[in-house]
Amino acid sequence: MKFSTEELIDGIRSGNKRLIAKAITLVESKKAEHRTQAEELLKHIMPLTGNSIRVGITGVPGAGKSTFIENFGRLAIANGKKVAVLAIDPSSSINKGSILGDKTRMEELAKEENAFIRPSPSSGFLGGVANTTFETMMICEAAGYDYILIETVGVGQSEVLVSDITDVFLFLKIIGGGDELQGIKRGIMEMVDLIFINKVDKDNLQKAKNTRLELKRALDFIPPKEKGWKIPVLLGSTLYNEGLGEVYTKIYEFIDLKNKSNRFHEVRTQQAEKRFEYWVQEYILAMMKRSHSVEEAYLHHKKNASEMVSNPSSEAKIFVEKFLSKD
Ligand SMILES: Nc1nc2c(ncn2[C@@H]2O[C@H](COP(=O)(O)OP(=O)(O)OP(=O)(O)O)[C@@H](O)[C@H]2O)c(=O)[nH]1
Ligand SMILES: [Mg+2]
Repeated sequence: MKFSTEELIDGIRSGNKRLIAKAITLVESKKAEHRTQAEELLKHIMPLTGNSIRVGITGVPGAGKSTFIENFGRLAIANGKKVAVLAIDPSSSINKGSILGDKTRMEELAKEENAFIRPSPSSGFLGGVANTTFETMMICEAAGYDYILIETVGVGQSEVLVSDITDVFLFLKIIGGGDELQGIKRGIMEMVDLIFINKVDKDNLQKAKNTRLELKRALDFIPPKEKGWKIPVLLGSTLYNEGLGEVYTKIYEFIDLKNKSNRFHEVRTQQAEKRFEYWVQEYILAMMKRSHSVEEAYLHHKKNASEMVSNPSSEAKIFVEKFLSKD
């Protein structure tokens, strides 16, 4: 890393986008010496973090997530806020593809002085995509960004990962033909705080209303995530900037409700605990593997597990018990 920790911290504090980007590259790095510098950096900026509204945005490919972020971000900026855009993409650590920047450049938002757009990490540090993104978020918060908008890219576990690091989870839904609820996993419905039915115009307004009705019925069967919060199902168009003001208001209402019930703090505490547990495992493994014989044993048992010589959990247990005393 060309820049000293002090230079990076000063850069973050003064909102220098180039240095913010360098600091993010640092926390994304897999190298042990970079990790040490990253820890030092994060320690210093810690008091400046935690003051943003963290919003996760999910929806099937093409639902309009990036378009939403582009226009919602500009709305927030018009309201005097600073907006950072990140992506969480578990697939990128596997195939190094689907970078947010390649797909949708968010050209208008990118021109804004008060916006910062960061493509998804090309590979997560030791595989912990949510944890790396969280640290990127800390850097953005220290740089004074009020809104952190996180687009889920890729499929599968990205919703879980994003809900692990955000305060509000928004689901963008498009009106499909036929069975409206097909493809909506129950799991997602249990995680969302706000639903926005997108691409609604005159021709399909009635269909959109039917979709809303079906969604509301489905939601009746799902235990509420936050007491006293009835998940709003809004209609609009991210492309033509319709209905985004309502989303803006609802997000504030939701945060307000969570603050009043102390759930805001409680959820963030639980999230931090999860990250602690993650890092404990990462660091134990990293420290153990510093020894050559441990690294060898690790690879040996991993191979046994992958070839199903025995049950992967047994291989893990044998490996750990070889090096850590049982009492
Ligand atoms: N008609 C209409 N088209 C829209 C609307 N919002 C987005 N689109 C279009 O839908 C397409 C996909 O939008 P994106 O914002 O890239 O969708 P996405 O969810 O980010 O897609 P992925 O990143 O590929 O998952 C683009 O061609 C948009 O212009 C809308 O409200 N109405
Ligand atoms: Mg997109």
